[in-house]
Amino acid sequence: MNGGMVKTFFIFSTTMFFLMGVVMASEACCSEGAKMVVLKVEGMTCASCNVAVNIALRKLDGVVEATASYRLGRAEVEYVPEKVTPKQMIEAINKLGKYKAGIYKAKGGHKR
Ligand SMILES: [Cu+2]
Repeated sequence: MNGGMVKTFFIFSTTMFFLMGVVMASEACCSEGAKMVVLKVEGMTCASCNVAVNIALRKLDGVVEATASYRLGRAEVEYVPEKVTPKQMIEAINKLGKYKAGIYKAKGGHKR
């Protein structure tokens, strides 16, 4: 490669890196029209509890992503407010029988 090509390649890769960073940052929270809620989940004791709670949440129409943590006793849920409510998520978790869910706090999104 000559100097010009190296320079072009450097600028190109720097630009790509920057664009990837922008895309990743915008994915942190949330997708178009989605909001984030953190649920308090009592009774989770291991990794399979995380999985059970995640599955129950993802089954709900409108839940984009669910991440439960038994260590924190919480589940972070990205959801579409027009389709599903935190109350329905709490019911879905409680229906599993082993856990007790509640609102931890609302996060992100805009105040109305
Ligand atoms: Cu478990």
